[in-house]
Amino acid sequence: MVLQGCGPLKQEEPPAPLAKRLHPGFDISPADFISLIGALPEEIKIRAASRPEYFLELAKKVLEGPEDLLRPVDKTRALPEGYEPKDLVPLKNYPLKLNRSNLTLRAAVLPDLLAMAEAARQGGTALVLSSTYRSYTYQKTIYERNVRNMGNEAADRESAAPGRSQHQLGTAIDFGSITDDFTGTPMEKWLRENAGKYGFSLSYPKGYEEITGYRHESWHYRYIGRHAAEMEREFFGGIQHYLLEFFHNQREYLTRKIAVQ
Ligand code: DAL
Ligand code: ZN
Repeated sequence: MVLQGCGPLKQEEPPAPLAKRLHPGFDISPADFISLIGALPEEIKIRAASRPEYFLELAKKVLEGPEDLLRPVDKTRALPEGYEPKDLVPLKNYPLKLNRSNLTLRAAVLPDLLAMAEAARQGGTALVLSSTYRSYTYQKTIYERNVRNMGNEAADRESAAPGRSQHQLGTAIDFGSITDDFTGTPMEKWLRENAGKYGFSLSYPKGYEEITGYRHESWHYRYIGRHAAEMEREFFGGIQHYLLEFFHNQREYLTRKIAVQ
């Protein structure tokens, strides 16, 4: 507002947090945003800095979803031995192709999994689920068998020690053969092109063993939710690990900065 006829008296500048905010949902200034993304790999930083409003819009949606969908579980961060999701559901009564009838997953995964399986079917590809939730004890059996068969070093490149598998979260799925032969099959190709639309993310992409700890697994997807998958695709170069790290490190800050509108 311009005041006229008031002599030299200048109106105080009103506090303008909204004007300084990059996104109405967060009390985050452009300078704050630069520090928020400061520790990300360069390419991700460039993408985020070019569309900060979109980045924050997606981040807000991700924060509104369940936190445990993005819980990091890897070689350095384990789940407790007794950890078992509360909402595991048997999959055998759903219209899904299962390699074993006793497979279970968290209920939170079901709506998008069913939508994805139906879309694949309509596109002429049947998705086959081969391994889903695995308890600590079951993972221990698999890991120890791999160690016996291939030795420690090789086993550690492809199977998680007990407590360190995403399968214990009840949100990870191995599709098809669970072998390198899966790469290039119609099912693998369909998943590669479409799984993200339904909130599923490839956990161990090719060329990222040093980052993820595991060699390429074209069959292993983890459900992270649709907004997180969009963020992973648009900003994080399709690398789940970087997205999980970001929310692990910045969730508390972002939550604190949610704006009272
Ligand atoms: N194959 C993956 C790394 C697991 O065992 O969870
Ligand atoms: Zn797997």
